[in-house]
Order: sequence, then structure tokens, then C-alpha cells
Amino acid sequence: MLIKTPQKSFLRESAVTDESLFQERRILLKKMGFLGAGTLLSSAGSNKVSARFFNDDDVKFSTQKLHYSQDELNVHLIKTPEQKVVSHNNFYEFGAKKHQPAELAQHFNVNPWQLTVSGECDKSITLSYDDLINMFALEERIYRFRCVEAWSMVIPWIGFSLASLLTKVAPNSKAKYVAFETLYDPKQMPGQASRFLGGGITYPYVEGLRIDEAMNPLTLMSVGLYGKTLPPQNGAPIRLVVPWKYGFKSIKSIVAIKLVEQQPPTTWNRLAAKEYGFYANVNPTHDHPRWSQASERRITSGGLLTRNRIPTLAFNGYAEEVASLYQGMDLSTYY
Ligand SMILES: Nc1nc2c(c(=O)[nH]1)N[C@H]1C(S)=C(S)[C@@H](COP(=O)(O)O)O[C@H]1N2
Ligand SMILES: [Mo]
Repeated sequence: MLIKTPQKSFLRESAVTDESLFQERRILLKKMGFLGAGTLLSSAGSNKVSARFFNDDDVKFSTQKLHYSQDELNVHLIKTPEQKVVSHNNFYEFGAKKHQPAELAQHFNVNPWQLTVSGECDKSITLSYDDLINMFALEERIYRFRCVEAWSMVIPWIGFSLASLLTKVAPNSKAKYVAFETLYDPKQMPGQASRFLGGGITYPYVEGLRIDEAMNPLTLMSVGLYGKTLPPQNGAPIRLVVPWKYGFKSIKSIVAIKLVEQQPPTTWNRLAAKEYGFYANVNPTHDHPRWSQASERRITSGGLLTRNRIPTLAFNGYAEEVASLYQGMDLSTYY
């Protein structure tokens, strides 16, 4: 996702360009097999940051098998291959390019973890990593997933409904919206330490839903995909999945969920309100200022030449389940 007008602070930070080039060069050298332990770390001025993000072993983050009930309703959807789901990502905390999260997130620490659910409710709770995996019966949900950049996938997520989590904390009558926040840890997340790598976002990444959207049975807290715990580039250890909305609503690596009375700020809306609304429902009749939303490129097992442009469906194909949430609202005003 690009923003039309970079923030002034983004333009002013001239020094970060060097650091970013440095990082890119390291990735290249690493790919070519030139980078051993410690090499280059003493040769650049801005390398203190880099040294923390690069470990010169090729150890991959390890995922664990999950126990879950299979999705029998959506088996007809042709899944995007796992290899593509875990290597084509948007996770600006680990770089704004599609290949960067898979490369820069492999040493991300997800255990221990704390997810706090609080605000307008009777019983705030804090969940540990083990709670996230074990507290709820896990289900597979095979969902279409549509990015506002007009590519899409079909992903077999594993998780539990957000409703089951919110019910535990007993929201009170002032709980009109739900606000979500991603971890803020620039030591682990290079995009938070460099405005160049991080795409000019002000961190932490935040998102929000109206309470009825949050309670809809389709709204998923995902802890896994393809039968295993989430890899870090997909938002480990826990992320939101809202299948009828553009992908940017599906916030990753969540540490805080807060029930609130007012509509909370959301990251992409804050950056470019004309381009990215609070609701962000997939809508083929409401174009983004710079690209049509009428169709999408479905990422499949085919190569680059595969013809895979398909029409985009209203609410991403989930109109039957969610259109009633927006009755009486003008969806070109509330985009
Ligand atoms: N914290 C955080 N969450 C995020 C993003 C991000 O940059 N940071 N990118 C969003 C966007 S634009 C998309 S399309 C999806 C991508 O999810 P995936 O990489 O698992 O396909 O994550 C969303 N959640
Ligand atoms: Mo996206």
C-alpha cells in the first residue's frame, strides 16, 4: 500500500535512506552466501540498528502443529499455496516490501506474549501465549482474503471467534467499538526503527471495529494457518481476520484489545483518510482513488503468466452474512 503524500517527517529523515540501502545490500549478500558471522557489521555508521536485526544463521522461526476442527463448509475454495501465503506479505513493521517480512521476521519472539483485553467491560483479562493456543477450541476457517492493492488469496486460518473472547470479559453498555493494537518493539521490528523501512507509518499499528462487526461469527482471532501456529510474517502469535473487509483491517501481532465508546483511530485512515476508510468493506463499486476495486488478482499455484483476474464480490463474497450490519448506511460515504 502506498500513500500519495508522504508525511513531512518522512521526507525530512534523510539519514535513514543510507540505513535502508545498507539493509538491502545485506539481504542481497546474504542471499548470495557471502555473509558470515560478524561480516560488515563494523563497516557502516548506521549499523547498530542493523546488527540487532540480522542474525547470520539461517534458522527459520519454528511453528507448531495445532489441534483444531476442520472447516467442512468452505472446502470448495481453491487455497493459495502455503508457500505463497508465507512469503508475500504486508507487515510494515518488518519492511514495506512484500518479500521483507518473511526475511526480517524470523527471529521475532512470540513466547512469552501478553494480550490484554480491557476497557468498557466487567472482567478485563490478560492472556499468555499458552492461553492464546489452549484457552479456546480452535477451528479452521477457509476464507477469501482481499487486499486493497487488488490481490487476493484463499487462506486456511486456524483460530477462534473474537466473539468468544469478548464474551469472556463481559462488555458493558458503553462498549460501542473495539480498538486493537500491534506490539511496539523497535528493537525487534526494524520498520518501527526506520521510517524508510516502515513506510512512514506512526507506530504502533492500530485498528478498530464496531462492536457488532466484532461480534459477528465470521470475525476471527487467528493463531495459525495451514495446520500450524502462525509464522511471524503472518502476525504471530495472534492476529485478527475480518474476511469481508480489506486486508489492512486484519491487524497482526496484537497485544491490546480495548472496548471503547468512541470510534477509535485506525492506521491507514490516519495516513490517508480519503483513500482508506474506517469501515473498509470490500466494495467493487467504490474505487480507490488510484486503482479500481472491480476485480482482483487471485494468487494461486500458477506462475506469473497465469490468467487469474477475477471479479471482486461485494463484501468479498460474505454479503449474506454481513450486509445487514450496514443497512441504511451509504457505503460510498462510509467506505
Ligand atoms: N501490524 C500490522 N498489521 C497488518 C499490516 C501491517 O503492516 N502491520 N498489514 C495489513 C495488510 S495491508 C494486509 S493485506 C494484511 C496482510 O496479511 P498477510 O501478510 O498475512 O497476507 O495484514 C494487515 N495487517
Ligand atoms: Mo493490504
